[in-house]
Amino acid sequence: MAHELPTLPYAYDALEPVIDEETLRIHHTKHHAGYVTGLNKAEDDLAKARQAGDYALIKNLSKNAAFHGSGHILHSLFWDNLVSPSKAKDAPSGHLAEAIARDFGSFDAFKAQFTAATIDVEGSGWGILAYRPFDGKLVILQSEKHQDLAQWGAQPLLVCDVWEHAYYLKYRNARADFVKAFWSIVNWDVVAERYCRAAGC
Ligand code: MN3
Repeated sequence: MAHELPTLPYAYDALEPVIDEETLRIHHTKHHAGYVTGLNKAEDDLAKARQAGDYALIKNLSKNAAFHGSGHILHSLFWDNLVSPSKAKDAPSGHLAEAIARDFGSFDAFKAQFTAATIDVEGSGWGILAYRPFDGKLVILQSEKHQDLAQWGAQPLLVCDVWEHAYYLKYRNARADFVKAFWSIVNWDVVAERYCRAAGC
């Protein structure tokens, strides 16, 4: 199923004067739309590669999927976490407020760290408050560009370590042999359990 550009939950001038109408219109209809088109093309190209069994361009295709996928996901989250200044509250309440106080000490400390981290992102990127399912904690991330081969919000189900320390004593430089052998030691019950936890089945 192809990805689509989501409609904004407010008018293009709703975030004035913080974000001006023209900036928001261009950002949404040109920049975000470009990520949607790019992600659809990347996923299409990956499907063709699978059909042909031809992975000669896999590095490039993976990069395109990560870049455009992360752009599409982060912009969708971004629009939804904004609201007109006349309707905005100063701080959250309830469980989120408690979690922020627990993990950052106070709302003011959280805000100071998020502000500093976001200002100090090297080059283009994002400041991100994230929930880390691994231990249930909130973390603040700086994201350079927006992917580095990740897709935000995606939960790892099956992972394979290909740092040299994971295979070098036995496989030396033959990483491909290690990855092929890896398939014979996957615990699919655990992967399936993770899938159901994440997807809620
Ligand atoms: Mn953008």
